Amino acid sequence: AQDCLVSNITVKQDFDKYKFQGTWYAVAKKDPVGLFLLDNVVATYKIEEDGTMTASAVGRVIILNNWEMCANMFGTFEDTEDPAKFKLKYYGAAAYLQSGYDDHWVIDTDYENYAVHYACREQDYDGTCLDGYSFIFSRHPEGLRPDDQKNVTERKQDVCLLGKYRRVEHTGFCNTA
Ligand code: AZE
Repeated sequence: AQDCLVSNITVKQDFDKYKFQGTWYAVAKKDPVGLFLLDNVVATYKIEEDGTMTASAVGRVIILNNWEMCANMFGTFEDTEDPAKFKLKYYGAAAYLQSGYDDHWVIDTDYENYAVHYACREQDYDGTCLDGYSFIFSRHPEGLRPDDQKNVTERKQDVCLLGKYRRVEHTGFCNTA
């Protein structure tokens, strides 16, 4: 949306949560205010037997000033009238991690290569986003395919966050096994 109104942001049409399942590697992110996942962010989405979408996510965090660890997070998605707009109820495996209730919009995805996620936590009086975050996800740990970069750049512009993203590094810090 050129006017940057949250209410004018368009999301993926006919979003198919079944096709969205599986592992997504964060390749870039725009941070919200406060504590957040720093890097090594990997999210895995799943549809439960009753049709509810759930997800787990890991990422490096620094809490209590300088305690570095991997946050193991879990989320349950509540459907809304738009299939690409969910409410995400999330919490950490450990109580000292963050919990919350955020929007979770899928702005765009081709399900097989890239996805653009967006969440506005707080709107300003004028209807623009005052505090939000966004992830660019790839199915490929190495990053986005060159073919998808133009699309993703356009979507960053659509959510009024072009130039606000930082690359998400994958160093193996949160790799299990
Ligand atoms: C998301 C993908 C789907 C599952 C979840 C996500 C969000 C996670 C956070 C985690 C914050 C943790 C902090 C810990 C100290 C969108 C990545 C749960 C917002 C700040």
